[in-house]
Amino acid sequence: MNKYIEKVMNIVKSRDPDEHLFNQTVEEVLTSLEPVMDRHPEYEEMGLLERLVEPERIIQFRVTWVDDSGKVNVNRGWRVQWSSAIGPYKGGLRFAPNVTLDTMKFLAFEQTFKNSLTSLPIGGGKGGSDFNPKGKSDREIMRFCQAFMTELHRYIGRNVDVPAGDIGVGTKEIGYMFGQYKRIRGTYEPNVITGKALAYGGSFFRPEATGFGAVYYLCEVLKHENDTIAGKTVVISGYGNVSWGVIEKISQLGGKVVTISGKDGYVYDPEGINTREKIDYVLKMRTEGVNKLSDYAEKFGCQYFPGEKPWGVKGDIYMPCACQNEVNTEDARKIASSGARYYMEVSNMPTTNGGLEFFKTTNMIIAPSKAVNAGGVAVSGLEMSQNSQRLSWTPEEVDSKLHDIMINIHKASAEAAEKYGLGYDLFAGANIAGFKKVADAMMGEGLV
Ligand code: 2IT
Repeated sequence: MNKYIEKVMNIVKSRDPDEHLFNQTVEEVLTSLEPVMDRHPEYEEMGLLERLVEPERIIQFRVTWVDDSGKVNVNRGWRVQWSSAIGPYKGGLRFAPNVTLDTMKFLAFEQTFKNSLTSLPIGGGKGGSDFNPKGKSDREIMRFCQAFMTELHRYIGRNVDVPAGDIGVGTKEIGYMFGQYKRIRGTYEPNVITGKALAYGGSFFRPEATGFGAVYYLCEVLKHENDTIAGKTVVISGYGNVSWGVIEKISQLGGKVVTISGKDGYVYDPEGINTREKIDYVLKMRTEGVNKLSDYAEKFGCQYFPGEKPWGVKGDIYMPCACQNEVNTEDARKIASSGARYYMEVSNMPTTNGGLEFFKTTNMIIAPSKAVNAGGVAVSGLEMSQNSQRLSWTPEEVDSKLHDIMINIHKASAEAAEKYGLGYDLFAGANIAGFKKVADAMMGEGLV
């Protein structure tokens, strides 16, 4: 290993040995930067990596709220402001019981490279809370969001830090947080948060953007292999926002998604989730939370496998869309043994260390989440542009810009890997391409 990278990796590991998600992410990124460091000794002289692996700022705060029974609840809130080298911090807010500072740090670090890849001027950040929105009433969610924003508002701003949604934070929660920000500040600043509804400054296609973008990226990979999406069987996980967008776009392009999954199991629909009725049903499962996976299986006459993950189902393309560490080494083996050629990460860091190492020993084409799912934050960036110009692009305009951005991310990644003699390595390529712009900015801005 390159000496400089080894030195920085040791600093990271000795500082926060228990932060496994964060340490794994940094190791994955830094390892692929080896050929870059070999060619650019000036980065070491300027302590560039030492600075890049340390967040500019971490904010932790208490969130106190009262539930419907009158009981006082206390949660933890965070905002990790990783890098403002190329623009204001930008990244989602995640509300889930398993959120820790480790989760926030790995996501904020990844976001920095992802946002750079979009070619938009946005830095990297992430935030959230260990609040569990499942089973909470609408009023409880509103009170929580208001309490969360009452703390967060002092740290964000359209030129400072622009949050958005993530797991557990959708249009509804963003609306409550925007409303509270407006109430506290007394100014109408839509570009302080993205993922808003259309009526108050949201962008067309933001809910679909991550899923649509992932499929646009997939199409570029297929094109590179002289292949096409039509007729392909696609195995995915999750049934949330991202999964829904993937299902919708793949079905438009003539492919067939045959699975959805949750923490409790998965559904196998061999006919494909490709009718308006089925796709709308999945959307309702997420937005209204009334129907469960087993209800889908019952309604459309297919099988529900409780307690299992979908990775044993045979497909041509695999796209994890649910959460981190959902594909371990054993799952990776199952996927590869199906004979499939394509594994596209969609959720943030879905593949465990061992799983990723295993995939690299196969001849499958694998692509990293920071490139594949960048369409979400890209449309957030477009939402910021529309807000600051006080205009709204048509759905066609937004979709076409998103499509161009995804084509460009694939191209930039492939070219970066090629330039450093790595062949068609989309993992290393995304890291190198994302790093380059941030590094140029950090060199230009001096020691800050
Ligand atoms: O992981 C992600 O890129 C997001 N949750 C979206 C962030 C954003 O600012 O839209």
